[in-house]
Amino acid sequence: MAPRIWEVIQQAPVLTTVTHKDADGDTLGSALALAHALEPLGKAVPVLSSPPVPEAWWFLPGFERVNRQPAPAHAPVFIFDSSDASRAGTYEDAVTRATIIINIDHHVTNAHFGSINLVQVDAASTGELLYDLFKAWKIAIPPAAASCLYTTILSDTGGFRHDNTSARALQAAAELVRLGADPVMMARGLFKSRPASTLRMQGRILQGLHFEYGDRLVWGTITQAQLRDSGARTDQADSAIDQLNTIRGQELAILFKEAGPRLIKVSIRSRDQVDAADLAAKFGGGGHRRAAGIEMRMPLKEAEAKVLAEVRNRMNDLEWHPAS
Ligand SMILES: [Mn+2]
Repeated sequence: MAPRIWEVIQQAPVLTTVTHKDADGDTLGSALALAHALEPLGKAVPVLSSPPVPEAWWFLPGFERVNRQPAPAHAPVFIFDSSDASRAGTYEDAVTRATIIINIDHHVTNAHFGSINLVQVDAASTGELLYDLFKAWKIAIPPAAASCLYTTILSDTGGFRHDNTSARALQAAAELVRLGADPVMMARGLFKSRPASTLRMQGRILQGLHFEYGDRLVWGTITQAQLRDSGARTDQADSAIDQLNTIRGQELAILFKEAGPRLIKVSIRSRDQVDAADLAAKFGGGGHRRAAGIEMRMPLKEAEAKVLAEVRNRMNDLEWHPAS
């Protein structure tokens, strides 16, 4: 697939990159890395990300250039880490109207909506696939691109903790550091620069946690009022689910975030026995086996009741294993 994508790049002076909405380190890191790598070759590479772009990614080299240019009318579009075109949010039209769509992703749920689809579910991050492309194209990977790609792996493996932490991912990370990626700055940006309001908000979530099935199911909520009280924006709750997913013997962690009066974002993390992607798909969501999400347009209590009823069904079917 690398030669086909390279052919598209060679024939276009402008290549648009699009992230998924509620951008994460993988989708943004990939889009910025492509820009950093292709611009020295004389290409214009606008980076588009559905607003509001989470401020948490301020440390990615090139973050300040996101959404600086409008969507070009006639250009191939690269879309990263997105199961379907609607994930582009505001920029869905920019994707669907593109002359060529290059869809690069590692989600099982990817709909292969592109003109070219590079979808590998065993890649730790979408950026890892882009790294393989850079190597296949034999193009220089500037330090800024290396830092962005390194961050796609660092963030999608949860700091090399999730089960996608493969030898291939670690190898790529090591090679990226050799190429000039800054692991200290990227770790500081990702794990050591949260606003105090994020911790205040996480305190609210932790105080209100519910434990069921002998602590194997933990779930919590964050309401608009609690967000206001703690001075945090909704996107600051994005990483809170990882705090819930730290309990010994846990099977499932769920966080309901009230993003608006009738807009609930649900984060799901699973250990082994429950397929998070399958659970999310039941409500129109998607993701991976161990990490998935849902958007529900209804009041918080209703979303909670619906998802938890399904969750309890699935938990009831599980065999009981002692905490380990
Ligand atoms: Mn990803």
